[in-house]
Amino acid sequence: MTFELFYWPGLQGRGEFVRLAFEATGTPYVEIVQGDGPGQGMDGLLHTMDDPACMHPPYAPPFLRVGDELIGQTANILAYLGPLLGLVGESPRARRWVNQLQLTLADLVAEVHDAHHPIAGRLYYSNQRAEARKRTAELIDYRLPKFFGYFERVLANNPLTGGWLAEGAMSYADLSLFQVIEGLRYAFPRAMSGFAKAFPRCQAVRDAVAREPLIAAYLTSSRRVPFNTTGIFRHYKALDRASPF
Ligand SMILES: N[C@@H](CCC(=O)N[C@@H](CS)C(=O)NCC(=O)O)C(=O)O
Repeated sequence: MTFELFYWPGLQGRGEFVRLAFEATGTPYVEIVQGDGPGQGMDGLLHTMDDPACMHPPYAPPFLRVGDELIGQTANILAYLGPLLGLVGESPRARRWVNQLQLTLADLVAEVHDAHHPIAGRLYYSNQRAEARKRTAELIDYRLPKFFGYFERVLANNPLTGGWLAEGAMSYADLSLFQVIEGLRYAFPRAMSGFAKAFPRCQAVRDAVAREPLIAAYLTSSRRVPFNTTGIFRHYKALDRASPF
């Protein structure tokens, strides 16, 4: 089975949530935009996504090709990969729970994106600076405490999961929580400075994921694109501020 990942070049973006699942499990995957063969590179991505004859096209990257099937939407890709890669429990109930956590993280990711692009994703940040400041204040003052308060409560209420979000083993939701915390630490170092103290269980998930041998190796490899100001998590000094936590 060959897993072909389609995602924009030069940024982690939502593609990173899928990469982490492959990397954590040592699963080989092909990054289509990095190839220069037929059907690869940016042309390969765009032609595949926009193929007018495709009956089940993805709306936007990231998407995966497995055989002749295209699978889009980050949470949907992970719901597909989770059982195959051993990143979710066996029972339908466990799978729904991890999917629910992933969808909640996807909501947070969308809000982080909209903090620097509150008016329109197709416009530059520089065209919406004033609105971005207001929206980021809302994110930092209210939304981050609410989201992380939720994940902290989940972890506190499930003491038998070994510190993971579900079922006593690392799931793809733990990988995604790690990524969101890492991204926010890059984007808002000032706001996140008190994070570990305010949300120790979330921080412990982040640390445990970072210690996973394959993840630790990936994070120092050239495959891990550095955070930058083209991704979802962007550092603009003017937006960072002290947080209530
Ligand atoms: N809900 C989708 C969102 C996908 C998405 O917004 N992808 C971005 C890149 S991270 C994109 O290229 N969007 C283009 C668009 O929305 O027009 C997911 O979680 O995969």
